[in-house]
Order: sequence, then C-alpha cells, then structure tokens
Amino acid sequence: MKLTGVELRRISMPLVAPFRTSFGVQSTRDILLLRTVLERSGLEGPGLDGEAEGWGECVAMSDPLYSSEYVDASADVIRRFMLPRLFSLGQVNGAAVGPALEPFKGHWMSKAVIETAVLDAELRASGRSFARELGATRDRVPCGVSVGIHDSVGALLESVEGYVSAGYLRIKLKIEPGWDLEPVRAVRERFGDDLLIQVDANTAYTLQDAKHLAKLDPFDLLLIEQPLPEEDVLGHAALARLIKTPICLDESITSARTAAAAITLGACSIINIKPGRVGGYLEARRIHDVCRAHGIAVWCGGMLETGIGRAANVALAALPGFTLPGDTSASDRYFKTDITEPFVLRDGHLDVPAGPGLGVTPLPAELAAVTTWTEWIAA
Ligand code: NPQ
Ligand code: MG
Repeated sequence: MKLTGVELRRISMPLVAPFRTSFGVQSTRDILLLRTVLERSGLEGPGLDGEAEGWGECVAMSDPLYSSEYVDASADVIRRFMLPRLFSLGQVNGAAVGPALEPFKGHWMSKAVIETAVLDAELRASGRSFARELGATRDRVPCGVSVGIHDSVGALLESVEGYVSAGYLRIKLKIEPGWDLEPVRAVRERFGDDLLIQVDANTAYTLQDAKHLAKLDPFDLLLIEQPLPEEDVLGHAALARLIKTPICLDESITSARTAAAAITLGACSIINIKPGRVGGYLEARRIHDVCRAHGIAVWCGGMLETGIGRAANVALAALPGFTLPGDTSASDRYFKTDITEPFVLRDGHLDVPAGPGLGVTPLPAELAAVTTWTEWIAA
C-alpha cells in the first residue's frame, strides 16, 4: 500500500472534572488525531483496489509535563520529518513505520500515532482486528481507574466510592509529597483489605524519601508507580531494596531495550505499558514479550484517551501477559461525550473491539463539535 495523504486534526475535549497529578492540573484534553489515507493497487491481490483510511490518537499533552513531548512539537516533527520520509517510500504498512522512522531520535508519541493510523488502515483493508493482530487471548479486559489528587481526604473518599460502586476492579491513587500516607490510609480503612489499591507518584520523590515511602508498606499496595525521576533507573533499584511495596516503572520505560535493562538491574518488578510512550503498539507488544519471558507482570497505562486510543489500548490489554487491571477506564471516566461510541464498563470490564482495525471510528458530528484545527498533507 502507498501512503497518499495524512490529515492532522486538533481536538479539545473538556474533562468531566479537573484531573490533578504531581505535575499539574488538567481540565481539558488537547489532542492531536491523525487520519491516514492509503492507496491499494491490484498488485496486492484481487478485489483490493481502492482507498483505505486509518485513525490514530497522539497521547502527547499540550505542555511537556509528563515527558518531554508536547502537541505542537508532535505536529511539527510529524509534518517536517516523519511524513516526508514515509511519503518517499514506495510501499508502507504498519510494520514498516517503526524501522522507517528509526533514524529520528525520541518522539515516541509521534511515531506511535503514525504507526497506529497506518496499521489501522492496513487492518481495515484486510478485515483483521487490532486485537487479533497483536495476539489478544481475551474478549474483555478487567479495568482500573486513576484517581487524581483531591483538595481533601473527604472529597477523595467520595470519588473513590463512586468508582468502586461503578465496578472498577482496582483503584490507583495519584500521590505527591504531602498527599501520600494520609489518603492511602483513609482509602484502605474505608474500603477494606480486599480492594486492590496502587499509587502513582509521576516522579515526585527522590531516593532521600525512601524511609518515608517505606511507611506505605503496611497498606498492602499492589505497587508504587514511578516514584523517582525518569532517568533514575539505578535509584529505583536501590529503592526496591528499601521498601516492600513492589516498584512499577512508567516514565522510565521507552523501549523493549530499556525495559530489559530496568528488569536486569532490579529497578522494577512490574511495568506499565503505554504504547505512546514507547513508539507504538508493536514495540509495546515486544515489551510485553520481554516481561513475560522474565516473569514481570504488565498492565496497560492510560493517557486520557478518546475512544480511538482507548480501542487500541483495550486490544493490547487483552494479551496474555497483561495480568493486572489497567488504566483502561470507561469513556465516562473522562468525557461526557466521546468522539466514538463510548466504552462502557460492564462488571468491571471493557469489551475488546472485534471489528476490522481499531473497530471504532469517530462519529462525524461529535468529532466536528470538538475540532479546533485541521491540516491536510498530501504525499
Ligand atoms: C500516568 N495517566 O499513568 C498518567 C499520567 C497522566 C491515567 O494516571 C492529560 C494528558 C492529563 C495525559 C494526566 C493516568 C494527564 C495525562 C496524567 C497523563 O502517569
Ligand atoms: Mg504513571
């Protein structure tokens, strides 16, 4: 197939409530979507003539607060460097995108959205689903929810209560210095020993805080996610020897290679896989495979995706090594109106889309209502 054009589309999605983490508060999700158009020729088999369309969602935020990537930079690197490279290739498919973009350093989220949108077009054209292509072994996935930093413990307990009654199977509390032991103790006491609870610091601590973080040990948490800075893999290995709560890495893991190194160094016993952070779903699957071979549990992270990104995440989370509930929450956790048919929690699970490609497409009216800007780039 040949890539004949790409539409960049910026959308602005109001969140149902502000989401506060150790790096800031978000009230709207500012998102870059990609729509690819691929041309099929009769050479590829009978009946395969014509155009195929694919979608992808870039997980970068508007500001470089979670990682160095941000939306304007993503649009720029895609337009200036990545698309010209792909347009110059005679033929493309999902598997060819990563290798073609490999000379460009970093920019994982930009690489990921292009690979996803090309793969989606390819799979739609051949009637295969993302789940099947990635190697999914389940048709629904267990779901957790990420709960932001609140103004008071009372307000937090009220939010958690809502999520527990909605059926979420695991609660993740965002923490930072000054908002850690007290909220964790309160949630554990209120909801009892059976509730699966984990915490996420988004790099807010240093190794000097090891003694303090060890005070989380009695609360029987599933894991603590990314307590130390992204680059401090050795620090995580040292911390792992000082606290009982298992360490899970998020920001530090950018590839199967960095995952293998972190595992070998003893820096983590669990990994949060976010396809955007590692350059795409195919690299995400390689991390899953490395972790599985090492007996390291993985779960699928989330970046406040619309139904487009969520569909692909749910397909990935259906692979056999995803043994912990992911941040694959229902659409209404973040948005009153999604741009696709909403993902709805049933019995604590989301169904894995089974249709061709992502199995979902943007609803034209909903998409138009949130679009702030589009740009068509022809080959
Ligand atoms: C994490 N996600 O696991 C991230 C961080 C995060 C679901 O906790 C806008 C866009 C706001 C992306 C807030 C969850 C965000 C964001 C937090 C990502 O570390
Ligand atoms: Mg995280």
